[in-house]
Amino acid sequence: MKLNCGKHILDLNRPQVMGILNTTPDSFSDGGSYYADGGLNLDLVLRRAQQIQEEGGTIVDIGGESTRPGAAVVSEQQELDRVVPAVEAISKRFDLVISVDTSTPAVMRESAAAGAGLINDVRALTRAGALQAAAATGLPVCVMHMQGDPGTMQANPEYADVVGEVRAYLDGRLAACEAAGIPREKVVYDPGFGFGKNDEHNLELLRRLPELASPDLPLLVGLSRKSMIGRLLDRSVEERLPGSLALAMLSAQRGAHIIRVHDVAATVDVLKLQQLVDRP
Ligand code: 9MG
Repeated sequence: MKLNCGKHILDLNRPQVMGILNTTPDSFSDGGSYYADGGLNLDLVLRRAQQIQEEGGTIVDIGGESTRPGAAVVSEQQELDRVVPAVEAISKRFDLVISVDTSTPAVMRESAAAGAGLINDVRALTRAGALQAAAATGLPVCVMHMQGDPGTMQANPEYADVVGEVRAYLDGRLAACEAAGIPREKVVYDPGFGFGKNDEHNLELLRRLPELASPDLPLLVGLSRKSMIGRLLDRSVEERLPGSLALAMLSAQRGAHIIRVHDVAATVDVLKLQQLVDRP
């Protein structure tokens, strides 16, 4: 399977690693890492992009809004100011697919013009104008499942059948994309681990990940350093690398095509070994 991301074509016949770059002051793991003297520092942003590329990542996911519960609300202008200069600078210097983690139509449009190759929307293009903006860019889109909204989603998530409901939601978003002019071959599914799910829901989704896969629809998963690992293993954010690597490998074995991570080099190593064993 291939994914056409503008000037790059991603080969999804082996798992690709997406490195996280949060240009937010308050994300749960790397928030504020790219700030100096009170503002976003593009040299630090470029250093992170270089690290992702050198460590074997093929995608960088740039986000300007934290979705952790309690995070500050960002205005459209703040998000544009955090994301678009980073997209532009990385696109000029690195051979990475640039994914923009956004739900905001103006950020989709301006990022595409600045060189982005993928739109990653945790709200699955449900904001007013998002479907139309994404369609106009011609870029592929990752639609993620979330129950509720970031502020309250972890209060008491409930499902009768978590896998069936996530699948039905993603199929519905695929239909909405197609109706808006985004063809099926440009849609990526994501179950949204930790977004309105308790640990049992997350484990069930991972166990039954193949039920979310279709032969022609790529699957993206993000489990890196998430709080589920902290709870299940009693580990702080800094201590979650082994848990993140285990979950990356389990995801790849169950059919994930793109793995969104903080720790690129370690994940690339694990996935190389997984491929040598599972796809000799
Ligand atoms: C932005 N973001 C945070 N977690 C994520 C996940 O699991 N998937 C996607 N697509 N984006 C995420």
